[in-house]
Amino acid sequence: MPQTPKKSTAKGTAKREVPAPRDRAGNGGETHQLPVGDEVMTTAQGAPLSDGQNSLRAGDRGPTLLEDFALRDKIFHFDHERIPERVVHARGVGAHGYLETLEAIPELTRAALFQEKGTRTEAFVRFSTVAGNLGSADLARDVRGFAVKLYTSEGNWDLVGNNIPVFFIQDATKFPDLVHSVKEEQDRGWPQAASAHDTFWDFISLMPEATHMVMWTMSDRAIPRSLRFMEGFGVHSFRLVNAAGESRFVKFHWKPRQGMQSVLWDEAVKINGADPDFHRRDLHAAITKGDLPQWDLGIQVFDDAFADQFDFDILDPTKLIPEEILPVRVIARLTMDRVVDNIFAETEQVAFCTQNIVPGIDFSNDPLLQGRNFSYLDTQLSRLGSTNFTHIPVNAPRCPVAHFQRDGHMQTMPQTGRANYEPNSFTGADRGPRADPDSGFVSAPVPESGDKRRIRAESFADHYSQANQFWRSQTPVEQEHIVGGFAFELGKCEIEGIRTRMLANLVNVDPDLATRVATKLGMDLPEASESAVPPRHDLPESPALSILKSTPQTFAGRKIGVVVTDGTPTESLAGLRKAAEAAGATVELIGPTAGGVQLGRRKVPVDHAIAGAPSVLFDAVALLPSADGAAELAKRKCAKDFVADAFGHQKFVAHSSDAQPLLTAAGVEADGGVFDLGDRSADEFVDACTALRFWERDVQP
Ligand code: HDE
Repeated sequence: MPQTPKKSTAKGTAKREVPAPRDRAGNGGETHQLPVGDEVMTTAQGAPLSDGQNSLRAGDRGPTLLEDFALRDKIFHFDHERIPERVVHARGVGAHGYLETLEAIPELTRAALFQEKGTRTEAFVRFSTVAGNLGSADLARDVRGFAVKLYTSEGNWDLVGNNIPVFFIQDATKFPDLVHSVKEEQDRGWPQAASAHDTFWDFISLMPEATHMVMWTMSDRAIPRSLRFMEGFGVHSFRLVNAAGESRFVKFHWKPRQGMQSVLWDEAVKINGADPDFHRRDLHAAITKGDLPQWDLGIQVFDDAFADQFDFDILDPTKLIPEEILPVRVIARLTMDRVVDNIFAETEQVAFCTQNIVPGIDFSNDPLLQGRNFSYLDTQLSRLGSTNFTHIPVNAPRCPVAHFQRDGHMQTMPQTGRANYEPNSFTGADRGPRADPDSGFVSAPVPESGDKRRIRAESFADHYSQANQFWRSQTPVEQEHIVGGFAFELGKCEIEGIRTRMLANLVNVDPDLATRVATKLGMDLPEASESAVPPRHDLPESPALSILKSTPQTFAGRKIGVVVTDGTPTESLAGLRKAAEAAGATVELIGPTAGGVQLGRRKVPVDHAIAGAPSVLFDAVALLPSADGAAELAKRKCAKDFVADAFGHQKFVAHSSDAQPLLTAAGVEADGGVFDLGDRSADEFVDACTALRFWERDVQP
């Protein structure tokens, strides 16, 4: 017989915020909760359930009966909960938002969303890593996907881009090879979410066209501090088409209004352990607290005559057009303002398709884009299981949809009327829709001719000049990181010939780069590999390619980790908080334990216990322990690591005089990036933090 549950004897527990459910214990002591209000649990068919804990059996200890439809209904659904994860870009995080048009451009495109300043277009954005599986860690060294679905009044426009403006390969047919090479090796199942292994570098070293892109992936671009702090690119040349049918080429850019910022490789490795969800947590936190991430949508528009001035081909996705030669014109602003309600329904089921374009936008002949236009629609069928994936709310256009497509798995639109074909002679509701030559999509009338051949155009042959331009455009700090990236990754290759072949390609990029990587690997520098055309090392530097040269100086949206203990002076903490808030930054408190700290007569909750919150999770740190607290922390490895790492990762560090024993225990010798709050104000410290790191600190990794 059901019994009344025993009353809890716990005293002084925290106030209950959630109303107590009506609980009762079942025959075997199991918890039965009764509905609060009218939310009665049902089967998927809507039949109300009387018992959510027990299956139907013959006798108390007897077999379960096959007629238990409630059990079958539940287990059936559970057995099929998983759908195939994306073959690439499996791990992602998405959010809703909108694009606001800042400048009307009817002279360039007839696309409805760009006809009037102020037009708001609903958007869904999904960021992702490429190589790792769904459960991999966020801080893998990898390209980040930057996919935007715009629900325009003329259909969905999907701009499925990356955070790097070029790609590894020039022809779609090489994509399966590229992806196979980077994923876990097929005979062993590792590494997970890492390009640092033989098969990837084997492939890359045999594909000189990938050299430019690996310069980017070995750079700080591949380890962003936050998804909010990275650029996005449409990569390919597309076309804009105006109402008169005139078309021009266009490249799309997303510029983060938060600025750009990356982590150090040593931080990335440690963040992956401390918080594998670092990026998704960061995005969720920013949006839910109203610090809405924004990107400017910019365009580089050009015609054939402009394209002809370059040695490279603007159809080649391994090349970019430097912004210094063709400035990016901002036309709209993307704001992400709402997190998803359900990861599976939205982030997992969102189906981006490069071929989703709208009147006024068109493709170019970039062979990679042409291949993608086939791939994305195809993949949705194996992931989502039905041609009706457009009925899923996150994929459904927000404008009217009318066609004669019928039936199929999971059809949710009860299509009415008599005719399911056209032409037909019915009228009214029975007639159905018709194509409209005036308002409908018309491809740009670009003349095409040529022999049918499998051939790579000669204009695609220069694989090293822009890689060299990228290298020379970086600051010395960034160059050192690139050298470190190559040395780490190639150092993980067990087959020496692969390292040598890659070094030989790097000689073509820049002998200095190649020499430094070879030195770090302890290898001799090989001769340059053969190159299809002589690499140019005189392309003008492009500061826009460097994060450190182009990022705005702001600390907004960043996080200071503040170490507190019992007895931390409340005025110091308040001063720091005020300065941080004025700069738009967040403060998180780190205590010796998770139970909070005693400040005066108040017990103050903390956000983290120091053992679980290494300093890699913060952009800058402040040490405000009491004298006793500092002495205690100075004995603990996690506290010493916290300080030593913050210093080693070139972060700005503020501290009270009482914190000195902790600094000493961590081996920190004060420099211009270490602020004694006895001498300098919290405002000065936070001001300095706008440089994001104290790069002058010479730290050998
Ligand atoms: Fe993708 N890519 N890709 N890709 N890609 C997919 O589509 C593919 C390429 C990119 O958040 C898949 O729905 C081919 C370039 C992003 O859901 C798949 C080729 C760029 C996302 C696919 C490329 C991208 C994908 C896997 C070479 C940057 C994640 C699941 C011809 C411009 C979208 C899916 C999301 C996803 C194929 C190359 C970006 C298999 C064949 C270049 C951001 O269809």
